[in-house]
Amino acid sequence: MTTSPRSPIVSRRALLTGLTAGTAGLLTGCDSLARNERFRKALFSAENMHKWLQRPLQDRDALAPEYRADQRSPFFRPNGTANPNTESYKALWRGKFADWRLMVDGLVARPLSLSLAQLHTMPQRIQTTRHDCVEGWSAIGTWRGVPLKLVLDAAGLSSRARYLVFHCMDDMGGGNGYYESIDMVDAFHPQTILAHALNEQPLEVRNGAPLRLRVERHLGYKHAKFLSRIEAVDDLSRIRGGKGGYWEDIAGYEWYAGI
Ligand SMILES: Nc1nc2c(c(=O)[nH]1)N[C@H]1C(S)=C(S)[C@@H](COP(=O)(O)O)O[C@H]1N2
Ligand SMILES: [Mo]
Repeated sequence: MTTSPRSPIVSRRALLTGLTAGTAGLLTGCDSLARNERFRKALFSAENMHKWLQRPLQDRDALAPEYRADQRSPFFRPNGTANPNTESYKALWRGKFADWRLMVDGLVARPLSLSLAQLHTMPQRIQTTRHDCVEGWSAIGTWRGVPLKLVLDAAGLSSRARYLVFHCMDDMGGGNGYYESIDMVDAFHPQTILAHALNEQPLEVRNGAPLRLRVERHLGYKHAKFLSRIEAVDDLSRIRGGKGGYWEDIAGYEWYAGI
């Protein structure tokens, strides 16, 4: 049996091809496929491979634990940028973010420019979850915001879109903001929301005002704060450093930060 030189793992196709070739020569007399030990072994390993392929996808739909309000951290500490402090951000803040807009563009049928007021009129989800930062601290808070799925449906996400890129308003140097990206499994996860409130209060600047991503099955750095734009793309390699996020580009953080 030959295996594909391209893959270190035996592909399912190669396994099935090998199975046909291997059993054909073995069949004699009253031997039936079902009683053939090699056939059975190969059949079961093909079935197991199918399960391995499905399993990670199924687990990724599982919900992150949710907590009671009395389990909340007294203070949700900020991390990374605590205030973008750029002239344009300060002007938006002074105007209570009335002039702020969230752009939704890229591979969508209907690009959107959403105001905070418009986001407030959409259905909301409230969730009390634990935020885990790679730097070794956690905090529990209650987030309120619009399920990302509803915004994507409104924009008419193209079937060619494979990732969403979240562009932020803090300047990390050279005019480039923080950015992050997620795939469509996380984009459509029920706990993935665009949050504008923390613990029943409008988001403080330090926690990402006026809008931040909550993607609860991931570590803290995926939760982009100070959002200005969501771009649907089919490939991350052409975006900024090509690794899908600010820390991924400069410090080798894992793009997939699932917890
Ligand atoms: N725009 C932006 N988003 C960001 C960051 C940042 O520096 N800028 N830091 C990330 C990291 S490492 C963490 S742990 C969380 C912190 O969220 P918090 O400030 O509300 O605690 O935001 C994430 N999102
Ligand atoms: Mo973090």
